[in-house]
Amino acid sequence: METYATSIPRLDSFLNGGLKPCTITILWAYPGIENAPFAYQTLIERLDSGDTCVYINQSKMSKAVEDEIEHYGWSTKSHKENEKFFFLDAYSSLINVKSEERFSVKNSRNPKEITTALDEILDATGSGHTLVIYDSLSIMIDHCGSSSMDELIEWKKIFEKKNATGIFLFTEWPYDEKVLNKLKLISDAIVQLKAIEEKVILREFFIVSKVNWNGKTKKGISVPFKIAAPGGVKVYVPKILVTGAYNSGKSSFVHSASTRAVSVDRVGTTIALDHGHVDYSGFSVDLFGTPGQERFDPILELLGGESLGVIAMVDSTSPQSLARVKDMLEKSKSAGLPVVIAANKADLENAMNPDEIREKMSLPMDIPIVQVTAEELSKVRKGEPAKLKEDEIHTVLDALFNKII
Ligand SMILES: Nc1nc2c(ncn2[C@@H]2O[C@H](COP(=O)(O)OP(=O)(O)OP(=O)(O)O)[C@@H](O)[C@H]2O)c(=O)[nH]1
Ligand SMILES: [Mg+2]
Repeated sequence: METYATSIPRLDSFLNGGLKPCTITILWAYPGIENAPFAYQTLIERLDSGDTCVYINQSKMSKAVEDEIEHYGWSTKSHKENEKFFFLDAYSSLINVKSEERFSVKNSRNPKEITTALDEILDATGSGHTLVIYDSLSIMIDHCGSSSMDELIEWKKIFEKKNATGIFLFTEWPYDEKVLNKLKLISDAIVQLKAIEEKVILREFFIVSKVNWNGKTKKGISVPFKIAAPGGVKVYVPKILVTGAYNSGKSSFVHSASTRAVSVDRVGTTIALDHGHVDYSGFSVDLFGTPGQERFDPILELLGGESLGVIAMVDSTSPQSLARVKDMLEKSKSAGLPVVIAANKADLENAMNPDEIREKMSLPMDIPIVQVTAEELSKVRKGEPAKLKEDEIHTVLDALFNKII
């Protein structure tokens, strides 16, 4: 089945590839959570893929939408000039000002007028596929009453006729249960955006709670996210622990994987921790490396707390250190978390291969072992973190990300 990718990390896989043509997907946000960046990111992805896009703005001026899109590092300017991106201004009439857009709704308190305007604009957009973003259902319900939702059925008929697909923004203010149920029925897919408060940290996550195409998706898995500007929606993993025996290559890994990193080292060994930030494959991740020496074990549990996954570094040239890694996984309270073994120093002559490591550590098959090597052996200095090969680092990260979400 043909689908239209959103490019939101992980979302497309939960939607079986992306948005199904001629359907309505609701970005269903709880108050206080922004859903618009999800729509902007999809908009840019679809425009870049050659689709036409229509943004029905009923909650703010089109200029404000453009400014926000720019804030995330994207631009609609050239698409607007090339007549691939249009606003359907349903806001100006709400605040009694004259619209500056080519397409506008005279009285947007009457949803039937939006329907008529939508029908017209989709004739103007040509024959290809069009993404329609509606901002927002909450404004429609607030200004036009809940019966206006019946109009969505008409919109879907128009989508069918004119090859369009909708992403509709909705914020769940305290509405009547009947209103919510009706929305759930009319929509084809729902992506919920929720938050949990943990003392002071507010963690946000999205869940695909409904998708009525291709039925076999894994629904209800929550994906933590944050919105980066620039960059847009990122899967956010606040803590991954990088642990392993003394001298196994933890600092090397953290530094090589990170866009920025710090270590607290003394004469070549880490005495406090390594900390690095990773921005890769739609993920935004903080890595925390532990010291390797046993005298620091009392702080292992502290460092391991709240990790969502573990990278365990193994020095492939040191069979005697393998037992120590297992011990550290236990001490950091990270046994049971998703774990990937990075078998470091695989470039050295006496390195064990992954099968030997698996056997010696009696690791189950579902724990991936990825070989990692220094970028240039001649540049490896004793007591200094080595630069590791990027593609191998990415293989480690991919393996772990797939286990976490
Ligand atoms: N040849 C080779 N050397 C490596 C590799 N990775 C790390 N090293 C070297 O191994 C030594 C230890 O690396 P670190 O990254 O400091 O190890 P660590 O686990 O942080 O060590 P502690 O903090 O002391 O526990 C350094 O001299 C590195 O240059 C690798 O893949 N190949
Ligand atoms: Mg270190």
